Amino acid sequence: MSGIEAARQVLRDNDRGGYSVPTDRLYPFQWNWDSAFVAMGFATFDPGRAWSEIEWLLRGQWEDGLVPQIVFHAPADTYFPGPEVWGIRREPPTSGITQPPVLATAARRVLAASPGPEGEARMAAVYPRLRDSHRWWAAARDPGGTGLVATLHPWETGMDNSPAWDAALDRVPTDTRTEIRRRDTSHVDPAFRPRAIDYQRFIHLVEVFRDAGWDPARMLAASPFRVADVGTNAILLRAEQDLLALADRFGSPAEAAEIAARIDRAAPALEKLWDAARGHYLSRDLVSGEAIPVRTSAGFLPLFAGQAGHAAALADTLRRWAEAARFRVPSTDPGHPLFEPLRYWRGPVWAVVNWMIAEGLRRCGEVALAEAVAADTRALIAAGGFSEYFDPRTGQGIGGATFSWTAAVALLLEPGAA
Ligand code: 9WN
Repeated sequence: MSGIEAARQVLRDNDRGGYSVPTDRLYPFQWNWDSAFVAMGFATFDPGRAWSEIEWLLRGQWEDGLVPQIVFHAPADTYFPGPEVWGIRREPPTSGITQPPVLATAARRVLAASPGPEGEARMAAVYPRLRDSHRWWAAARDPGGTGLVATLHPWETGMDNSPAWDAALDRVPTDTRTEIRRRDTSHVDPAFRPRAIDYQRFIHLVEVFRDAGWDPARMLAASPFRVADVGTNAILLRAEQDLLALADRFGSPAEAAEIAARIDRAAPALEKLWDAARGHYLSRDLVSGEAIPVRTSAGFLPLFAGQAGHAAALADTLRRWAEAARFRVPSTDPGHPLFEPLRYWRGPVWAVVNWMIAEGLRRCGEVALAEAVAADTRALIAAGGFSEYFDPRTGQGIGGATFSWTAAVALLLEPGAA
């Protein structure tokens, strides 16, 4: 079977009748940002199925616009925490937090792959939902209009146990009323996963939000964990640009002006996360007000939003990291004492992050380096399979196998992909 056919087969195998699970058993539900990448992957060979991925995710959208982190379309007992821990009575059940908003970017790409009346009609139905979700980000997570949105749970960043969250997470108590019955460590070596104490804090936060009745203002006020994640903010800025292009065709002039105004606030605010001394974009702890002094792969993502001012410096950093770890892009600076090459978001390479970084490098004029990152990613997948993540020193595939979003990236990296 060719590499392309194998990648398509992973997407088909993880299809649960219109939406995809990230991988069998370890993640048996629909995840927010995974599905955005899955939709882009399907768009390369089956645009109708790509639309369906987006539509199924939006079945879980809340009235206030929130697109949840997880939609529990069908019961499964191979993942913790399931719907009973979230305690949200909706149909379909969902979690009550979100994830990085790649969806508008994905929808625009799916539209490009499906010109004609069907694509137009499906986009016309999806557009208002995307508009509402971006309004939710502004209203729920940046009520003061600073231009930077807050993230209230490490799971919302999608980079759950990044060392960038260690200090902010230290403030979160470890007591829980919920019994923690992890399933992940029976599917994957515990050494490659977050620690027990991380889960205690993750679940404590869920309880804080449940006690706040899932009300956005109360959650924002009550959360002991509150960060301006550079990754989420960069992805949102990029998504706003894609939403603006869609608004010109599917929205009203007033909506386009509203999105443009948010972009005008967000772009300079994102630039304020540039740390000249450390030569990197850094997340900010919104409780202490301090920059978080850990360089991570998220710090390259402003390039994905077209912020080209520091492209040369970021390119230099990527070259330096490649001297310390053979495969780009490690999730944490390989020179940092907290770098752990095998433990989840503390060191391993993630294909989806690589794809966004490569896109960003290309967009910001670093074309040769973009191709080098893409080549590393192809090499990792060729040798390590469609793994969840990869050891940046050896290229070994680790975590779960047959991952949807890794297969999607393999398809997106094919020359001439849609
Ligand atoms: C919690 C599904 C998700 C990804 C995240 C990744 C991991 C979940 C978990 O798996 O998070 O959302 O239980 O570990 O960190 O980025 O979306 O693939």
